[in-house]
Amino acid sequence: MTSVRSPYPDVHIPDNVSFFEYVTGNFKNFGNKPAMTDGITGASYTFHQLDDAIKRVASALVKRGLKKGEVVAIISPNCIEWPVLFFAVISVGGIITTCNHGYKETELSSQLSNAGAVYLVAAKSSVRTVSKMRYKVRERFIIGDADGYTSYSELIRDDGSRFPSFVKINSKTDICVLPYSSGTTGVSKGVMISHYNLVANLEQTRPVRIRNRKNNCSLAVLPFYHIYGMVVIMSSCLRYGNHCVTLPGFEPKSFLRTIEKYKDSLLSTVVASMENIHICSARKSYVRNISVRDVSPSKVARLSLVPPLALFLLKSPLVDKYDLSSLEDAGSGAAPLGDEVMQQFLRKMKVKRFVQGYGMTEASPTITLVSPDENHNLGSVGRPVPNTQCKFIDPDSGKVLPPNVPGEILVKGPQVMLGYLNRPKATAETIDKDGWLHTGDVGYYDENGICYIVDRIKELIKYKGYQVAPAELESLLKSHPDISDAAIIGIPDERAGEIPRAYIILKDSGNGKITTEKIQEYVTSKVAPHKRLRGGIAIVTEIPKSASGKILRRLIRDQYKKSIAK
Ligand code: 4UV
Repeated sequence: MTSVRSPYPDVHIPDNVSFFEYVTGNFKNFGNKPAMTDGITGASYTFHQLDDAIKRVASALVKRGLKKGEVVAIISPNCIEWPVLFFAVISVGGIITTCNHGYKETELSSQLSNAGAVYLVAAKSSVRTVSKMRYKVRERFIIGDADGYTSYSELIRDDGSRFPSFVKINSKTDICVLPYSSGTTGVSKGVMISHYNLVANLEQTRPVRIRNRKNNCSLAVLPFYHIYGMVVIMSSCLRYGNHCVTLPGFEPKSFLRTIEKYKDSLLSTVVASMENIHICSARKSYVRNISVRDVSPSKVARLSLVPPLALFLLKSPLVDKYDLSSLEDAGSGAAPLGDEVMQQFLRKMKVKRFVQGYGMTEASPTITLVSPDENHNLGSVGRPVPNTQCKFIDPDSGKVLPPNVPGEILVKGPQVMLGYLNRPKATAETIDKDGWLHTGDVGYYDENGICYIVDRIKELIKYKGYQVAPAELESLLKSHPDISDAAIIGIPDERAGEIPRAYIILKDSGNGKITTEKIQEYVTSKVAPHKRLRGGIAIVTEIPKSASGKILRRLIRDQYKKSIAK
């Protein structure tokens, strides 16, 4: 066997619809079912309201000059306005680039200028960061209100008259979203994901994903700015008429309280509709009351997790204080999760299924998935989704490996990105001439075609499932006046999976003035929280490099392992 083909029959992937049409086309059939609810405030949109809101906001954006192919950046925690803005932009052929809401001004500026963003949507929590940003956009929008911004409430008051009845989209070549990923090496790059890539990935996962099958409710605690939250949770929920309850981030008590509160969302949705009346004036005129008759029974039955959240549910004593009995299914992805943790989770949380998915931004994102119908091989990431081939190669020789021998995972399928924005060299290094995406992950498949991930050969560090690019931190450290060279590795951490650790060489041996504490402060002031040097800083006199100047990270990692084993 040279490659592992999906065991599922190929699915038909429509190539004549935009992602907007694909996801929202069924909204009329879902009518007054709840679509998006804010888990904290109870503010809620039904499918009918969401549809109407998207059209109004799209029309308002067209009136302000948004054109097909222009990039709109969004920096906001999860909220019910997020999908409105997202689908409004792509409905008119605009491209969405999503930013981590913890970003500092340099990180934000760098992404926006690289993406060529012409508009910015921000949450109130990012106003300070945006005000310090050097990069200027044509117009700024805000979820809430702030001076110098056009507010969401103004956009939603639009009469919808300029919502375009038709936008010509070439779904295979037009970019729909532009999330950022460091891929196998270097700094973050814009991942050009087409409408077709996204339609394909939702179609490919349809036969395998439980969420797509029944009328349930998912808790969206993972951020929509990351491909997992954006596609696997938000878009998939909406496409299939499922209810999505959003949280702005992970906070233990509100996370548990929200699952308990929405354990029977027939009741909670009605409560939410009454709460709506008191929300904000902009929504008040817009959000209609939902009658009990309108609401189909659904409950928070489905949790999409990253390994640290699974560990939290397993270990925190807080968990026993809440009624989580509505949970039926859990899934984890974005970082490795061992079979033992999965077994303990199944026992403790009493969920029917706990499955893993494996994917990456560059694959829109899902590559393999465990089918809920065959919930065994707990440590595995399942099988390639329909229309997908994987092969496992020796990274040095390129030789295709047989079952049970770990090698680099290569992927081919309709979900593979168009490439990296303005980076032909990086694109060619990642997608080879035969169309195989080189993932930089190491894994193997067994005799039954079930896949396992065992390691990563790419530079990427994953802190709680979020990307940290070593090259970016190294460049930041080297920009410090007292540092002449730097290397970053990821070291294991029980709670976060991995944490970044720095090795630095000081200029003039630091003259005794600079301390690692000061360097920590410097880094902390410049980067989003998930990139902080939580693994510490070591001052060294040499950084091991290859003849071509590449940092030998594996060697540094091995040295680190030896030092802690002593
Ligand atoms: O680009 P990214 O940040 O993308 C993701 C995607 C997570 C997904 C995708 C589809 C799912 O169904 C799902 O449940 C989760 O995180 O990072 C991509 C890298 O993250 C590691 C691997 O190194 C990828 O190249 N990764 C993703 N999933 C797994 C994983 C996993 N299940 N086990 C081990 N590593």
